[in-house]
Amino acid sequence: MARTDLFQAPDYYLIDELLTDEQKLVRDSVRAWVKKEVSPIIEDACQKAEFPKHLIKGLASIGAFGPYIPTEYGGAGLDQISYGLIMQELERGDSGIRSTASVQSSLVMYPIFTYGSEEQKKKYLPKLAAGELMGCFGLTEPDHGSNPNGMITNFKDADDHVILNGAKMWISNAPFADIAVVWAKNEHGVIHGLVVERGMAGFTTPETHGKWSLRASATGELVFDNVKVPKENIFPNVKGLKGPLGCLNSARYGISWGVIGAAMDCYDAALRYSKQRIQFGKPIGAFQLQQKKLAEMITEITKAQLLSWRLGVLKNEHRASPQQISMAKRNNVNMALEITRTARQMLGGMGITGEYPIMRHMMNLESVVTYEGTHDIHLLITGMDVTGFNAFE
Ligand code: TGC
Ligand code: FAD
Repeated sequence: MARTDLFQAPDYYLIDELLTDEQKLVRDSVRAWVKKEVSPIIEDACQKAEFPKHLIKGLASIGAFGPYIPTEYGGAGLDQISYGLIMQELERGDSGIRSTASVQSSLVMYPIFTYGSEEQKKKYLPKLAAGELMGCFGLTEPDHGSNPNGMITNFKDADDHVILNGAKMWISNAPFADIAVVWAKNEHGVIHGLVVERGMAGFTTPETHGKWSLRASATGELVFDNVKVPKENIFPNVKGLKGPLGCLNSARYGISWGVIGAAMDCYDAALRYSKQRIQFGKPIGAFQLQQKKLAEMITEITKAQLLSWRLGVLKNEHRASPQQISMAKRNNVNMALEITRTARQMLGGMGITGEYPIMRHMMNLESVVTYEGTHDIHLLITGMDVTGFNAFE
């Protein structure tokens, strides 16, 4: 069901004035692309639970794959606030579309750029930026989600290659990805990252079906049955859990921006509806109870915008700590989820239909609040930072 996209972005604190001309240009061009390419097809894709693969080329053309990767490797060479704004606009369209771009940028291109050899960078990055290759990121396992350090996926040395065994679960983009950045333990129990390519014997990617959330994003497993991976595919420049967690810093930062987009879309739809829907002889927006909801929504959106903008400034200066990123991811996802739930109620029965984007955003955010570290895990990271006591031990 195609719907008319009437979105108008709220900017209550004139945050536009904090952005550079380049950042605004990037934001506006992605906003226009989402309106033209995503809004008309997204409801249908979600209802059918299909990832709209035809968007890949367009995502590449707007610079959504590796926005902050240097241009010499095919990236857009943009700053971190531009990256955040791209995520915001994509998630305004749908969290699943933002997920695809997040994974490609922060979880596939970032580790290759940061931990990879020059050969690995040259081989993969330009094609990933162009959308000619799509990637996925395998950290979570069936028995190890919040605690990835317990992973059992492993590889053993065999001359010029290694033999990889194990399984990853809940992997975004897995069903169609050409390459997978996989985290596995060597014989000494040390975690390393390696690039596994589709077509390697013993490597399969079964799709996960039956999701009520992120239905326009493809999710699957990565199964490794004695996969022969050349040693040249192992990242030379990182070992230990800090490798995958370093990638998560980048993705979680992007999510803190992305979910603002979903929240803005729901606020905008509820505000417009509140002015048009008449009950008891007046627009529902004239009732104090509905005004309270809208006033609290715009307050929370504004606070989240400022949090992510400031985090972006710190990130540009290489001063953003993982703990600050956890705070923004947790706060903003929760903020967005609460707004979708409230906005859905404001639309009454219409709120459950695909004529409005609200219920779709609400269901998507149930995944976003869980992946990249759950709501509770991020709280414990903040708790550890302020008290000095480690609740995970
Ligand atoms: P811990 O002992 O605290 O740390 C081990 C080593 O890692 C370092 N470290 C970090 N480094 C970089 N960035 C971070 N955020 C880091 N956090 C920790 C740490 O300094 C240490 O380094 P070293 O040199 O001493 O070895 O580790 P722990 O085992 O106690 O675990 C801590 C915990 C629970 C916070 C961590 O495991 C965690 O964050 N768990 C959540 C797992 C998670 O977020 N999984 C996400 C999977 S990917 C995904 O969901 C993609 S969805 C994509 C999409 O569709 O958009
Ligand atoms: P668990 O770790 O089993 O947690 C269950 C509950 O226990 C949670 O509420 C959690 O907060 C709580 N809990 C756990 N430990 C503690 C503790 N110490 N104290 C208090 N409470 C605790 N992973 C990837 O590697 N790559 C991907 O691309 C990817 N994409 C995903 C896409 C989707 C749609 C989804 C749903 C997940 C994806 N994930 C991906 C996996 C995701 O990161 C995990 O689901 C997440 O980290 C939580 O792990 P879990 O589901 O095993 O939950």
